[in-house]
Amino acid sequence: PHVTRREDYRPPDWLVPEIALDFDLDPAATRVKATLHVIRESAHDEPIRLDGGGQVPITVMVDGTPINDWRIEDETLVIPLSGSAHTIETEVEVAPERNTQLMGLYASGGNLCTQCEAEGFRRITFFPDRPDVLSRYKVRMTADKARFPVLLANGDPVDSGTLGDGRHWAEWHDPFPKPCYLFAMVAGDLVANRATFVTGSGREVALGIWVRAGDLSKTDHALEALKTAMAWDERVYGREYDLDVFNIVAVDDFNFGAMENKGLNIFNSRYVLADPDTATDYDFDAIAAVVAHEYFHNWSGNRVTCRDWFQLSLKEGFTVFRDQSFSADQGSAAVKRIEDVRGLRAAQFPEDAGPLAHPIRPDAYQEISNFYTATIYNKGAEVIRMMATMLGPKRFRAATDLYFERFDGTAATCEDFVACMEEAGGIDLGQFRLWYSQAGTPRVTASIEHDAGSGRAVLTLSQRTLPTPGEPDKAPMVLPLRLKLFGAETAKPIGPEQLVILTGAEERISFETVTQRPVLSINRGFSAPVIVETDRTAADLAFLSAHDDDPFARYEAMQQLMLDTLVAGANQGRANHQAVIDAIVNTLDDPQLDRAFVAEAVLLPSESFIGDQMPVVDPEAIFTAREALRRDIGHALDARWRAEYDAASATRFEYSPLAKGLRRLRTVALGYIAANGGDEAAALAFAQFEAADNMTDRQGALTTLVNGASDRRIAALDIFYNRYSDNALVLDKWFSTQALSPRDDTLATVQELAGHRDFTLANPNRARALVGAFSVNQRAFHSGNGAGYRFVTDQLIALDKLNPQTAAKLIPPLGRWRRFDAARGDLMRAELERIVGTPGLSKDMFEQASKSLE
Ligand code: B3K
Ligand code: ZN
Repeated sequence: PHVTRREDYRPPDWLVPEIALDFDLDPAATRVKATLHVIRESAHDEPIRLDGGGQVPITVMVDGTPINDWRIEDETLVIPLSGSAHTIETEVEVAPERNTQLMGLYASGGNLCTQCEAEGFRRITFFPDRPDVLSRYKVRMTADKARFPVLLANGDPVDSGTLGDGRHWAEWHDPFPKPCYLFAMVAGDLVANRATFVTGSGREVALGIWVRAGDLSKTDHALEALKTAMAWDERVYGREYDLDVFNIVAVDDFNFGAMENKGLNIFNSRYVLADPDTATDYDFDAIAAVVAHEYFHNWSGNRVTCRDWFQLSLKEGFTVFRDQSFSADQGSAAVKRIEDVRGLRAAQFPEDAGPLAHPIRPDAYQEISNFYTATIYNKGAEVIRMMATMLGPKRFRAATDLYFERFDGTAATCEDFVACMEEAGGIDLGQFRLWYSQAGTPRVTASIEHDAGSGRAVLTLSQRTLPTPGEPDKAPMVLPLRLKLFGAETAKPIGPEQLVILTGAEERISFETVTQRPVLSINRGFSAPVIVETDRTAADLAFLSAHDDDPFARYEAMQQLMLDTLVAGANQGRANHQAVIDAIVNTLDDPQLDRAFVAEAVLLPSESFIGDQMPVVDPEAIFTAREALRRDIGHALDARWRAEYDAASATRFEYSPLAKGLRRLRTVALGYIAANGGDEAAALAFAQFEAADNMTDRQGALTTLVNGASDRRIAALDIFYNRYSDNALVLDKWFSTQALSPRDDTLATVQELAGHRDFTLANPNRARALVGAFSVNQRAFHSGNGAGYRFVTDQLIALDKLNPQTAAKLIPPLGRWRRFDAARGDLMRAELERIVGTPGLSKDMFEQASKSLE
C-alpha cells in the first residue's frame, strides 16, 4: 500500500490562484467544467499534476486550445506546460446518485450536496487536492428549477436567472482564497430559517439554516446556537465573521458530524434538527457544540488552514478546545468537563493504548480519512488546553491573537501555533512539543509521605508512558498538574492550589508546616490528559468526594472509589459496597451541589472503562460486578432514589441548565430504582415513558425498560417505533437503544434488527446506530463464542463496498483483541484476517484492519 509521510512534504510546484466551476447538475450525470488559472511556483520543469477520483476528462484545454498530450497516471491528470502561467480547462461527468461513498458530489434525500474534506474534491474535478493550494472560487450551477429550486455555494450570491427549458442557474463568488477541501455546493428543495447577525463592527450577516420544509420547526435551536457562537467568538477570541452570508444545510446521509465549508456549512441532520419531542438534552447540547465548532473553524481552519493533513490537529484540536470552552460557558462548566473527560477516556485512551495509537501529529498514513480520530480531535484539544493552562488566560489570548494575525490567509503547521504560544506566552515549549510527536497516555504515580513531628510532607511524582506501535522508548513529557492538599482532620485546604509542571521522570515536592495528615487532590480539572495512580485509600477518596473544592476532582474521587470497588468485584467475585453507598448519600445530601453534577457523580463507570483498568478484560465478570453494585446502591437507597425521582419531576419541559440537571438525575434515579428490581419499577418506567413530554424522559424510560427483564419493554418499543416511524433520527435511537442493552438476548436481537425493513447500511447514521452501538456494548459484543465478532465483521465487509470511510471507523473494537483472553483474542483476530483477505477491500479498511493485527 502507498504510504504518505510527513517528512516527504514539499511545497506545491504549481499554484492555482483562481478557479471557476460550472456545474450542469443532474443526479445521474452532472457535467463539471473547471477553469484553473495556474502559475508556476519557482524554477522547475515539472508538469502540473491534478488529482482525480477515477474520472476520465471529456476535454482538456490549455490557454483555450484543446490538447492531447495529457496523460492519466494513477488517477492523476498530468499536463505538460511550457510557460509560467496558464489557463487549464477540463470537463468531466460524475454521477451523484451512484456516489455511495458520500465523498465528492452526491445525492441525499433527493438533494445534491458535496463533502470534500479530506480528499473528496478530486472526485468532482481535476485539481491539486492538497490544503496548501489556496484559490478564489467562482461557482455557477445550473439545474432543473422544480427539483432543485435552491442553489447554494461558498461565499456570496452574485447573480441568478431562469432558462427556457425549466432550468435555472445561480452564481456564487467566494472572495477568500481557500483550499479545495472547503469547497461546497448544494442543490435542493429546501427552506430556510433565517436571521440577521450584526457583528461587532456593524456588518450585517444573513444567516440561514436550510432543511426540508417539514423540518423547519426543528431549526430554532441550531439558529440560536449559531448566533450565540458568533457573539462568543468575538468576545472571547476577538474573531469576527467575514462574509455577508452564513448558511447551514442539513442532510441525512453524512459520514461525519458536520463540515465547515467556507460560508456554507453542511451538517449531518442529527446535529441540526431538534425539538423537545424528538431530541434529548444530550442532542440539544451536541447540536450547539457542533454548530459552534463548525462556525469557529471559520477562523481556526479556514482563515488559517493546514499546510498538509499531518497538521490536522492544528485546526481540529484547537477548534475542539474552542467549542468545549464555549459549551462550558453556556451551562455548568464542571459537568461539561466531566462529560469531555468521560468521552476522552471512552474513545481516546483505548486508541492510545491499542494498535492504532498515533501522536496528535502523525508521521505517516495510508488513508487520511482514518486519522479523523479521538487522538487528533480530543487529545489535540487537551494539548491546547495544557498550553492555555500554563500561559493563563491573558497570555493565551495574546498568543492566539498573534497566531491569527501572523498566519491569516495561509496554510500553517502545528509548529507555527506552538511558536506563537512560546513567543506571546514568554515560555519555552521545547520539551512540551513531545505532545505532538509521542503517542500513548502518560501514567503518573503520586504518593505523599508525612512526618507529623517536623510538619513536613513530601510528594513524590513520577511518570512513564508505555510503548506504542513503532515507539518502544518514551521520553518524559511536560505535565501541568493542578494540585492541592486537604487536612484530614479539618477537611480544609492546606495552602492554595499549585500548578506543578512535572517534566522529569521523577520529582519531589516538599510542603512545610503540615500539622495534620494531608490528603492529595491532584490533576484537578483534569489539567493533564494522563492516568493518575495514587496510594489513596477508599477513606481518602470518600473524604475528597465530600470535601474537595474542585468539582471535577470531587467527581474523580468518587469515580476512583467506584472503580476500585468494581475492579475488586470483577477480580474476586465480591466486594464491599458500603464506601460507595456512603459517598453517594453524601453527594445526594450536599445542598451546595447542582443536580446535574450530582447525576454525573453518582453514575457508575462504564463496563469498558472498568475493563481498561484490568490486565485482561473479563466482560462477564465486569458486568456481574457492576450489576451487583448497582443493585446494592438501588436497594440500600431505594427511598432516597424515589425521593430524588419525585423531587426532580418537572411540570413542563424547559431547556435550561437547571431543568436538564433535574431530568438527568431523574433518569439516573429511575435506573437505580429499576436495578433494585421488581415489576413495580418497570411500571414506574412505563408510566414515565407514556407521560413524557420530551425525548429525554421518554428515551430514559425506554432505556431502563430495554435494559430490564420486564415484558413491558416490548410494548414500549412498539409504541416508540409506531410513533416515530417517519423520523429517521429517532428511529436511530430505537435501533441503538436495543443494540446497547446488556440483556442476554442482545446479540440475537441485533442480528434480527439487521434484517428489519428500516435497517440499511447505506445511511451512515443507521449503520452506526446498530453496528457501531453493538460493537461498543462490551458484554454483548464479546458474547456468543465469537458470534458478535462475526456479525460485526459481516456488516463491515458489506458496508465497505458502499462506504469505506464509515466502515473503517468501526474497526477499532475488533482491534482490541490483545486486551482479552486468548480464546476471544483468537476469534477477534480471525475476523480481522477475514477482513484483510476480502477481495476488493478498500484502503481505508485495509489500513485499519492490517494495523490492528500487527
Ligand atoms: N472538518 C470536518 C471533518 C470531515 C472529515 C471527513 N473525513 C468536521 C469537523 O471536524 O469539523
Ligand atoms: Zn472540526
